[in-house]
Amino acid sequence: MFDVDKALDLWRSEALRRALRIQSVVLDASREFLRRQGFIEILPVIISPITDPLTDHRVRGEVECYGFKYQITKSMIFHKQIALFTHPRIFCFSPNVRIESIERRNSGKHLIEFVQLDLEVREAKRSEVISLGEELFRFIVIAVREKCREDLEFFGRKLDLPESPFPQISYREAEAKFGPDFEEKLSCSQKGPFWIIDFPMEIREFYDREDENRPGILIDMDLVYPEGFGEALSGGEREYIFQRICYRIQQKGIQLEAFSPYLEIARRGLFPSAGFGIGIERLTRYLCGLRQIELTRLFAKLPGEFSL
Ligand code: ASN
Repeated sequence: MFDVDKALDLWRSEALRRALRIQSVVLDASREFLRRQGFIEILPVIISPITDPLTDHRVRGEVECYGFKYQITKSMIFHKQIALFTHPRIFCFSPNVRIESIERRNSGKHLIEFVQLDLEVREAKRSEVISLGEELFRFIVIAVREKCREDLEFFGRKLDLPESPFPQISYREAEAKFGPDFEEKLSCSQKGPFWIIDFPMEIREFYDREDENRPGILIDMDLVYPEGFGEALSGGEREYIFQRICYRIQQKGIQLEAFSPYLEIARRGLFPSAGFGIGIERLTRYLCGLRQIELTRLFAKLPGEFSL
């Protein structure tokens, strides 16, 4: 059950205090960077009839209100696409709930409730949001190095500023060269962040756009931190053509009815777009050089643990 003494020790700890100070600079710097780039911040959606299917997260967080069934947001992917009707460049600090398997309890990377900085750009190609991600990351590192010198010293963290463009490797190439756990191997061996691009269709969700010239390959990407810190960000170009969306949903074995409000909108025409989401707690973890994700936010919820 809930251990109050352990929680109080954590809430009073120097490590948490400093990590949250760094995180606060991350939030400010992200907003400043994106505002300068012409983005509008939108407010998060917590419950909705539609959310990211993320088929590996088997438990659906559901809430019933007035007889309507809502799901707790796993990601705002569809809301981001729809928000582009209102503004061409949007971002959101979006709380997500994903009921991870209990085996991930000690991964150091998984929280069942986390926040991602999620953004989407109307008419953008993947290359554009890759450059944007690199510049955002560099802007954050510069701000943290400048404003959190003492905090970084406390963690014994020397933060390098990576040069843009970051290296890229395709999923297939990485798998062929380094085997099935290539992400972990590459993350441990690389000196700076790098991109994994072109994921195979089978292992991603239906909304990442398939490359017309390379069937089965998606125009998407992950950013991975070096030093074994693992995945930072996921994103890509989006499927926006109604018939293609229906086909991709059915290919995943999902009933079209599960997405009917989204499909009604897509039938009338979505914008082409690209975007990504970067986890704030994992970013804080990397910047601080911490191995435990629970030191990167208040009220952290580890898989399988009871928490405030
Ligand atoms: N935010 C991610 C994206 O924009 C989706 C996710 O979190 N699953 O692609």
